[in-house]
Amino acid sequence: MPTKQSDIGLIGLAVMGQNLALNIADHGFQISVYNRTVEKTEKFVSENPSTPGGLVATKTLEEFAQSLARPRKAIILVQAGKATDAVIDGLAAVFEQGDIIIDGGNALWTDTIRREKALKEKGLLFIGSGVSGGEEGARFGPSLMPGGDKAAFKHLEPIWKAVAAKVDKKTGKPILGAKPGKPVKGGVPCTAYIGENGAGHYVKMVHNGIEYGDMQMICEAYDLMKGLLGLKPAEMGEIFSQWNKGALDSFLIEITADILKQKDPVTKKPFVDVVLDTAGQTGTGKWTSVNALDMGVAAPTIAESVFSRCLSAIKEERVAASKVLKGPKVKKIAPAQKKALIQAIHDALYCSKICSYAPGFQLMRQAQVEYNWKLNFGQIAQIWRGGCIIRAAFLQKITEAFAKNPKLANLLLDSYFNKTIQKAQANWRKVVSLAAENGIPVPTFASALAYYDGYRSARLPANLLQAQRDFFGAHTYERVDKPRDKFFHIDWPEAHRPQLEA
Ligand code: NBP
Repeated sequence: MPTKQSDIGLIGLAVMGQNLALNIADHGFQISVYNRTVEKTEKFVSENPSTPGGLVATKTLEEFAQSLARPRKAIILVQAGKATDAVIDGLAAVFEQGDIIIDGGNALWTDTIRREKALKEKGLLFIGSGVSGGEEGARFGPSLMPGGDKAAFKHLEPIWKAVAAKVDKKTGKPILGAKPGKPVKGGVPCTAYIGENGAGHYVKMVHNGIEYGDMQMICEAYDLMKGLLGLKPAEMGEIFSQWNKGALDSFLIEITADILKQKDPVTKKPFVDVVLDTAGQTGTGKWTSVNALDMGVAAPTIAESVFSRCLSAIKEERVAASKVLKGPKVKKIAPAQKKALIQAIHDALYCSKICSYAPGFQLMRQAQVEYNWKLNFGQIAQIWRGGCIIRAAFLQKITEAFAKNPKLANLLLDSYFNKTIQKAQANWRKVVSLAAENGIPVPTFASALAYYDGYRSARLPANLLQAQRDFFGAHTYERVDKPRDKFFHIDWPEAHRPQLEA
């Protein structure tokens, strides 16, 4: 046992906890670790004997608390939900006034609000911090989205800034190359205080919702190239590698290129061809979509990406339906048009991506009203530039857009995004039309286009819809020739009433 008390502690030594603990120790901070299954703690510490800061194994929560310098800081990285509550209760029993608990799991932001309030009553401070980037991010630099008690964050800030991913100050590009014991130096850390109580976890949830959308959009681009052009995975891998050098430069495009070039170690076939087409979900995409519905914010691409996973999951039903339900036969595109179509798919992907991020930011804008947060959208985009799954060159454009106009109502109204869509929308429309003609499902490409067309429509057919609502439910309507918020109702002809009841 070292004589010095630890700078920070961490509870939960699964994938995320182990990697984040090593990252923290690599930056010279001494860290105490605790895990419910004690053998894991002992194994982890004995396997990592010489980290710059040092790892301290503790077997009980009492021992864990005693090993920490005051105010104590403990990061929780256990399963979200009941496990997190159990660990918080355990910590609350051994911590003292002014000590700080940091939940780094994927908590529902309303749980974070509840936990912060309950702990405050006990004199304990709580931070709910989104941690993004999976295993690799946790080890060498995650994107960190802390929310909660601002004064408490001051104590955590030096550690969070040290361990977070870094981006270049001028270009906003991630600084890579960290190795065990040798973290990257310099650069802008991908972390900043997000806002009060559940703000950090809320922003992390939206990040995950956007990630769902990005992943599904890439899958649609792949499916179109496969269906319309008959391209083989390795060839598509090359195309994604090319795309990664341009406007679509991002982690997800990069790994897609690698995945498509990968061979199955057993059969030597392209790896993607042996993977079953059913996708799981951990819930954060669903939470984002449910919250969008609750707040009345249109976020169709995120919701469609969740529905796409739901549809993928009913594999047997789809196989049976494929034998009964008929659609058009896919018409292969002539080789002479190959280059143009690949460019069109690229443009459709980029435009759809813009129309997926735009509602994501609108969701956060609405949430800050609901929860009385003051979110800095440019900074949030900056935090997502490195370390996390959605890191992309494109986020720099979002930071710049909010720097130009912090009150920007919708990303689509920023001149860069507006001009980009102007230039690329003919290709986007062509791709969505081709997909429909050939029976290839493109739920996110198509819903993103419908969002764009809906958002830019001065008049939508909701006039008829509201008239229907007035007809059957006396829901009233507003008039084009009267000021807003004056409501009217007409007495619909009696003749229609019996039909209604039928
Ligand atoms: P898991 O989510 O798989 O959780 C495993 C850990 O939780 C183990 O340390 C386990 O202890 C502990 N635990 C459980 Br389960 N129930 C417990 C209880 N009642 N009391 C105390 N400890 C308990 O770990 P993970 O994949 O490393 O993720 C950790 C958190 O980070 C989660 O909230 C996750 O959503 C989030 N996250 C994960 C990723 C990722 O890529 N995996 C990315 C971003 C965020 P045991 O060893 O004794 O069973």
